[in-house]
Amino acid sequence: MTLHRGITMKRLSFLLLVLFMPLLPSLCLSEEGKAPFAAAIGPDGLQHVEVAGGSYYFKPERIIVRVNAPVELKLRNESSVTPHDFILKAPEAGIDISVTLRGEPTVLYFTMKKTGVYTFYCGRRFLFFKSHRNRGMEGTIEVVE
Ligand SMILES: [Cu+2]
Repeated sequence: MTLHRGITMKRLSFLLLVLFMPLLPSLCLSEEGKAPFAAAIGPDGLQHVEVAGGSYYFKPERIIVRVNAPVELKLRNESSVTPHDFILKAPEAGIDISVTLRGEPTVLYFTMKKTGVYTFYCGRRFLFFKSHRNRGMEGTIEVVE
């Protein structure tokens, strides 16, 4: 009885391992860039933030900046074949950004005028497929005092 149960447990854990093995890399990948990035104000008075977009993510996808302090945002496309863009519309904070990401960094300067949590995303979509935003190309900028 004990022996029989032992074998069953072994088989079960092997089965679970086989079943979940393909999920492991995606779990690890999804962890990367998930931790919020809090920008520090540099000696130049700017909050330096770098965001890379790819298929289908933004890294980091959570950014924290200070209100009423200038931000230098460097944007880059990590995917050489798929076009992506960065859209951040926050009129209440004085922001209306829509740029196409390139392999070479695009540098933007702006100041968030109001605290809050603002969403940025990629507006691309290929034919009838799910939009890049729905595939995960979405993130937030939290503006704090
Ligand atoms: Cu995209």
